[in-house]
Amino acid sequence: MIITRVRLHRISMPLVSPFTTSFGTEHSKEALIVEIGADTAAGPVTGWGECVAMEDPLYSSEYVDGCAQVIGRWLVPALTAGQQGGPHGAGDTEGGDADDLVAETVGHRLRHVIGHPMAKAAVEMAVLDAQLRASGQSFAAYLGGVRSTVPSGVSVGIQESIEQTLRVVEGYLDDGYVRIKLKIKPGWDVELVRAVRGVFGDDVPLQVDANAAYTLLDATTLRRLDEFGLLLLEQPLAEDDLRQHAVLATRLQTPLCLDESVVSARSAADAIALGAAQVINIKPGRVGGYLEAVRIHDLARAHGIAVWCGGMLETGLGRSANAALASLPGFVLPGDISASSRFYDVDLTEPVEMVDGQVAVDTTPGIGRAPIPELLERFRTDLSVVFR
Ligand code: OSB
Ligand code: MG
Repeated sequence: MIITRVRLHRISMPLVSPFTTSFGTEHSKEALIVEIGADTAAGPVTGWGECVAMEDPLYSSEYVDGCAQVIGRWLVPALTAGQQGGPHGAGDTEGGDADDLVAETVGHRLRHVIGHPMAKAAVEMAVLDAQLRASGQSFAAYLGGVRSTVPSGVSVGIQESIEQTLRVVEGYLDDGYVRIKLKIKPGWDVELVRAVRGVFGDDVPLQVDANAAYTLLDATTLRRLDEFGLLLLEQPLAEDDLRQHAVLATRLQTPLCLDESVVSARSAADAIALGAAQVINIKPGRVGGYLEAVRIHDLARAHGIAVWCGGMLETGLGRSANAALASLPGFVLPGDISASSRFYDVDLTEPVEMVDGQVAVDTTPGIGRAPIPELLERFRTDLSVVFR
């Protein structure tokens, strides 16, 4: 394809309630929507991508405004350089020139830029959406999905009190969510889980996520979680503490799951080889895109490591694409793929619904949904035209 237009829509969407983790509290969803116009063999198409970087660099080193700069200054120029008038101009794309831009080569073309996986993922997602809209294939079909619905789990932020947490959990269970994930931090862990187990019983699929808030010195505390039969303990230690996660894994019965530490298929391979992860949370943004996410899925599956799809409070765009990814066979645990209503009164796209604990996988070409123009305008705080 030939890229004819790239626009970055910086948006801010109110959350239905604040979302607190061990690293901070979000009151709104700050995001970047990438719009790519492209000429393809099937005619002109528009592709959409969502950048999942947060407002502040507290979950990972990326942040949304930095991503906008990286995309505009380095990533888009790397994809559009020499497109027209160059040795491989607009005229010879239809025959499938080796230098044609396709989603499968976006990662390769951006490899000289170090890091910035979330910025790269957003661009690749938009190119892939455009490509699949042109070819008439859905994200799920392209990625290798085998299910028409995916089980819907919910991530419960840190609340003001245990009583408040119990009310929130009860609400989500009443809604039909099939798995509860509690955010934990030092001092907000064992008694919290004991209370939730005490009220809702041992049969509720339950897991916890520390967002790197502990150190190996907390191993004794974390071991006290073993008695609650949790599905997993997610990212207790720092992002770059792979070896220490491996040490901790030998001291716990609860399966260890990595989120922040897995930034590529390479780091996933290291984590598996080291015994640092019995489970992997795959987030396409964190690993540089949906194609790398599939590679991690394949790698984990070959090693008998369970994976599930994480979330970054995505709008309907990323939420739908995540459901497509989670329909692959190795996603054997429910993901953080909740309904749009878990975070938003009004989503950017048609809302993603949860029915009987399941989210339907979109089957129309590309991501299958797009920002609703009036809503994109309503939520937009800045628009930058980075190409054309
Ligand atoms: O660690 O999984 C995480 C949200 C923002 C940043 C990190 C995480 C999360 C969540 C929310 O847990 C998942 C969701 O989108 O529902
Ligand atoms: Mg996590």
